[in-house]
Amino acid sequence: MLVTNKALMVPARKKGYAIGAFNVQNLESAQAVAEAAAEEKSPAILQITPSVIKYAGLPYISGLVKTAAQLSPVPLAMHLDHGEDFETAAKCVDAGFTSVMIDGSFLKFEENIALTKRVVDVAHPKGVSVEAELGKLAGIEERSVEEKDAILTDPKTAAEFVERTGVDMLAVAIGTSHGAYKFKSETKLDIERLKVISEKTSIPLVLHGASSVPQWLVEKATRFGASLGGAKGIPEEEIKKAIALGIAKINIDTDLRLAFTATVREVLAISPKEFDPRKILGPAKDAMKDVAKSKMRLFGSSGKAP
Ligand code: TD3
Ligand code: ZN
Repeated sequence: MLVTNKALMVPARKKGYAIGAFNVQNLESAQAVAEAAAEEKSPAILQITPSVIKYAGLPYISGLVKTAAQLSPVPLAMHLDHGEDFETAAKCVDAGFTSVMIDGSFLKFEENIALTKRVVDVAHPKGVSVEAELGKLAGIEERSVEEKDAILTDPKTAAEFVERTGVDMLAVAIGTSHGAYKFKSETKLDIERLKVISEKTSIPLVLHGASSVPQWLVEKATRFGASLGGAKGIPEEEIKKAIALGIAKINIDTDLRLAFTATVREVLAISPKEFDPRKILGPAKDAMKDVAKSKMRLFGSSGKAP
């Protein structure tokens, strides 16, 4: 069934587990996440970025995800990830998304509040939940305390932001970043900052840029021709600490992409006579499904579907 993020995440924050929010672009990735959720008896969020809407077209991609949710024995949410402006968010509310993110993290505090509030005002009457972001997702290695304070989420203003906007979920910046190259050496998050944010807010918190970039996947992709030197993600131990401190939604894109790429490369290398797309994309789907299932176990959402 299709549900809101809020319905999944409020119990998660209360009981100390997190829901995986997996980025999907096509049939195979949507099926991979939906099948993983069903097999793990886990709720899950299937999320779509504006660039995927440009790639696939809104009717195609929203139709795929809606179908996956409607056929699913476990609750799934359809979420807009990194909505870039009011119009995109409003369009997704109209298209049947059960949740939207409005990312005003690049704006000044008051402007972020105004934009977020505008989206809340069109989403809530339709029962759609809203995620906003405060602070910037950027690498913080070798940065001074002052620089970190300027980039990361300010705990002092987080509660005010939540209260004035009425958002349902808040994405925080605590040292993660998007993609496969998150750190050069020290793979640590600002857990102290998360602790203070968590004490000052009660809504579910969201961790973006949370892929772990498993070395076995990087090695597999590399064995079959990929060039991914220096790829490094968030250690699973840091993810567990973050969940214990109120993170209830965890965004994963990179790890699914790595699983897909490593397997497509493997099939093409091992079976040079193969040219049936199903024989190439099918194993890639299974590899994404395995990664999604391992995330559900790590996040503690396995077995939590009603
Ligand atoms: O919001 N996202 C996914 C979209 C960003 C483009 O990859 C994330 O926070 C995913 O983070 P990660 O660690 O998987 O790149
Ligand atoms: Zn993100």
